[in-house]
Amino acid sequence: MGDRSQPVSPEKLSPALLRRLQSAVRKPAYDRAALKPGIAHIGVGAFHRCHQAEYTDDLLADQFDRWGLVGINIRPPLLGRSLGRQDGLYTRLIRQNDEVEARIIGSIVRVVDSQESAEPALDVLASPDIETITMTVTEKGYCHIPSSGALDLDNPDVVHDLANPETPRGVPGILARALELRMASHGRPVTLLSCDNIPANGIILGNVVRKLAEWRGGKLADWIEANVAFPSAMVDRIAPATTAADIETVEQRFGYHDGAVVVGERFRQWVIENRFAGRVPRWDRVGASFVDDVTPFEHLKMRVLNGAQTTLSYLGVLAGFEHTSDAICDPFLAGFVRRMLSEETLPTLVPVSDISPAAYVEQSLSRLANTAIRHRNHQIATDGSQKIVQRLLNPIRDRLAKGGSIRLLSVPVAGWMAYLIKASARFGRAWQGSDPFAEKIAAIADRIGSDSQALADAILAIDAIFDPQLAANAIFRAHVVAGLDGLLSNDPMGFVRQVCSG
Ligand code: CS2
Repeated sequence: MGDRSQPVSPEKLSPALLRRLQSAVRKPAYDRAALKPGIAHIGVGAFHRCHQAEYTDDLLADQFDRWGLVGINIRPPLLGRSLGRQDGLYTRLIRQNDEVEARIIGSIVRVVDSQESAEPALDVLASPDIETITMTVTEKGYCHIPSSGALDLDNPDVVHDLANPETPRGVPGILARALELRMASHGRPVTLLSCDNIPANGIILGNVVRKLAEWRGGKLADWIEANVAFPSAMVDRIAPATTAADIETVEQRFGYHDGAVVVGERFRQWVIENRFAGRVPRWDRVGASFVDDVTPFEHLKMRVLNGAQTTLSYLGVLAGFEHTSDAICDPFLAGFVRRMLSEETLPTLVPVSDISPAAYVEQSLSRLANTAIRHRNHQIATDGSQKIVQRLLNPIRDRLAKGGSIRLLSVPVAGWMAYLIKASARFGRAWQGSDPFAEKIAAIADRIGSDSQALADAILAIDAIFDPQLAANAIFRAHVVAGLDGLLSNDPMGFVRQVCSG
């Protein structure tokens, strides 16, 4: 009797379980056993599993080829313990308000943990089987200076990799070494495709890798010119970090256990510059677009969707909201973001193909209101120093050049500052600020206290984020000071309401 009342743990996801899953769960529509690796991906987080791996799964179903994915992590978490135990299989849930749709993705054929040393990653990246290397390594993974895009020679990983090019730690160093090994062994061309939200991501990736190759000397830089392509790309799908509740949803609704579930919205987009070296994975057959110039798409996405997320995250945390979808339910925050995007961001954009920027704003705001996507404001607020250039400062610069108002766009810039200031000891460590500049800004706040003018002076002087010309602009400075006054006060939402009614 006692035994029968024991809860039965649901069966774990595995290739053997696939055949027995209920029909509501979509399964890979191709022979996984015949899959050969052709693509390596660095940074197998929720976003990759919800985006490039799903497109690749679609591609394999459409046109079976050697495009199996090898997933590599060079930072935590370990993949072997989750995806590895499931033979690379995982569930991708689409959640759109009340709807839940499950699909098993089968495109990842192998996972490689390379956190301790670069060697396992280099073995894969240098292999002649790999023809395309994609990556989602977050903005700071590129070791660049956000305000200029150049390789940051003071970055500890870069310093290490310049001294130890054969045992690299950072992404640029690992890629430069992989290319060197390719040149020395088989010489086959390769495409390095950045899928991170940094402006002109292909150009920045090319810059940082080439710079290390030049330091290395020899023929590497010339070989790269002739054999490696760095196309830019715009990627889009909201896919927050997986929670225990997501794992439970799969158990309760679909009856199995999956330790590597990911959750995303229905919307997805991938626009890739059509400049590959070697064979091309035809993602354009399954919904991606290959274009000559990604720039207008990239501006639209980073300034509107990402700009709104960043704004809602800082103002949302300051107002006490946990998720983006909670923040956007607040009529004042929603009103503020809509006005900021329509009045100040939109004029900096050009229409692209059939997407009207005004319609894109509305579509973005409705995506952010999807209550089933539990995207934590603190997650989006992470590493703001690496995000605000492309999301807020570049449109601000464009507006200033044309004499347009930047009153609203300056508020989230002050929001980012206020978020890190309030994480300092002097401001009671309201939360932990996770940002490469968190310590620096906490030290500024500890030293200065609540004098908004002095705080703005000190933070705007960080030239890795604020280029000196923008930092010196009197209009921008005045708005940032006013924003800090309002957002550091006891009533930050009162300030937002006041800006909105102005
Ligand atoms: C978010 C992005 O955390 C963040 O910075 O703004 O991950 C965002 O959800 C994606 O870019 C959407 O495509």
